[in-house]
Amino acid sequence: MKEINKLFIGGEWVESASGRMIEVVDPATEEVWARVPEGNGEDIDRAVKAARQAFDKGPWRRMSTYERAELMREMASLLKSNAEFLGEIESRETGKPVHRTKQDATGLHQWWHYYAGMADKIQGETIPFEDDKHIFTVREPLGVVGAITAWNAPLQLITMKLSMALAAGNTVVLKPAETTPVNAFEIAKLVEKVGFPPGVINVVPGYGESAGQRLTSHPDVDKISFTGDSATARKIMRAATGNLKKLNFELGGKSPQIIFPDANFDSAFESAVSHGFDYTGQACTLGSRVLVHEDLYDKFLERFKERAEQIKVGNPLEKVDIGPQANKQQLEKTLNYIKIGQKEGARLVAGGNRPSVDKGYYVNPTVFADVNPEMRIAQEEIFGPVVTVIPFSTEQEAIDIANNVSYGLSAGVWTKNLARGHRMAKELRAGTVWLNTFRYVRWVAPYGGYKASGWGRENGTEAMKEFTQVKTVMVDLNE
Ligand code: TXE
Repeated sequence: MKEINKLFIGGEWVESASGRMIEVVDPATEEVWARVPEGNGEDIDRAVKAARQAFDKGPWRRMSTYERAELMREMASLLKSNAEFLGEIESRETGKPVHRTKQDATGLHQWWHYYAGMADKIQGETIPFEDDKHIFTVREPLGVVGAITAWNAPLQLITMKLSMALAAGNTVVLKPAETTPVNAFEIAKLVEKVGFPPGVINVVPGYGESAGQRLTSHPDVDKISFTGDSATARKIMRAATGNLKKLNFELGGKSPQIIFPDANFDSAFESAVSHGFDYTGQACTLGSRVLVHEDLYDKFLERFKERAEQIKVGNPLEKVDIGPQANKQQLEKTLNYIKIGQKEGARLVAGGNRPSVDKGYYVNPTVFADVNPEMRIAQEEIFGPVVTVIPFSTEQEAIDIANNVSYGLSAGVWTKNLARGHRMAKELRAGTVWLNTFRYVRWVAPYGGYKASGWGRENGTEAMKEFTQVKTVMVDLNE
């Protein structure tokens, strides 16, 4: 059993106010494998105080951008050398296959390097106007950022939020998801090792309705950077009204992968499989709706069913394609949507059941065909290994189906027709459109949602706008 007894606040390891612990369940065995302290409102208050102090009075904001970047680069190296270890924990926490989580973890340092390089490139502009006035802008950090992360990709989300917020000179209170808090503490240990000034990064896991609520309503927190459910984002908006916090939301999706008859069929097909079922369907960017042109429909469906049935589901520590759902609530949600799909009259062509194992939140890869775009399984985010296949006949029909959902995180188009590809990219209401590729997310490219998929952008230089504010300075040159 892995035991972590203290919270990380103000550069020190401190007891939680309540003394209560969160029991972390391994979704593959349904057994408790780790215990971490449960932070409550009082702990959040202490963490915010430390972050505020570090921002207002500490060296972080005044440090040269070079020194700030140096600490971030050191963090990058430590993440790189600890990638295997962190990847193993991510697998235990989330149920993702360990060979994948280790691979993912080896890429995290890139975010820290990229944003370390950004620290000295955050700059304003001079604005020519009247001869006797000098007008210029500077971009300044916002202050204290509350980072609230989801359970589906803890390492990735923590990495993104911390590296972006810190590069801009903010300080952070990180509240990881209550079901996957372990790696947040491993990150805190690396933060301590690097020697970031006390209070710059604070880690307090806890439940949404207590720790999360306190962080989002705290008067001394300037911004919330949140990844999670759209319904939770609405609660956060309400909680944040007191001091009108800036909000950055990366929420769910129901992304389409649209396959035209002139596509490279094999590439499109492989993408539909891997980006339909990867991570047991628990990634916001996945292409959970596959829109297939009627000319390809039968051929596609036959192969898709066959491949879905070949996907190896099992213990994430072994060589499997997908593991269990990350928690019990998610398992129940997915099973419920499978029932809904059947009731709605969609044709179940693969899966729809659970593998016969004694323990673990496993669900077999499930394919619904002939799905009416209005059905709930085609409209709502399931976040499980459930793909809906929808036929279409014209380009316009594909656009209408793709856009007619409340989400707008991403979309993929498979076609060799260049003009069509560009037309589709223009018409699709999504934060990212991939042409002949899918789910290519990198630190350099802005990422975020249209509509109910979010507010603001992460990654790339756009993210710096989210974590800074503009000050205009006007000087009268006559005085
Ligand atoms: O998310 P929550 P849940 C979607 C996915 C999933 C559904 C529900 O469809 O099935 O959301 O997942 C914190 N104030 N996504 O319920 O609750 C919580 O402690 C402040 C998509 O687990 O949003 C955790 O740290 N914080 C998504 C974080 O919010 C609160 C990834 C996320 O949990 C809070 C995850 C509150 N009132 C789920 N309530 C994506 N974008 O990929 C909860 N939290």
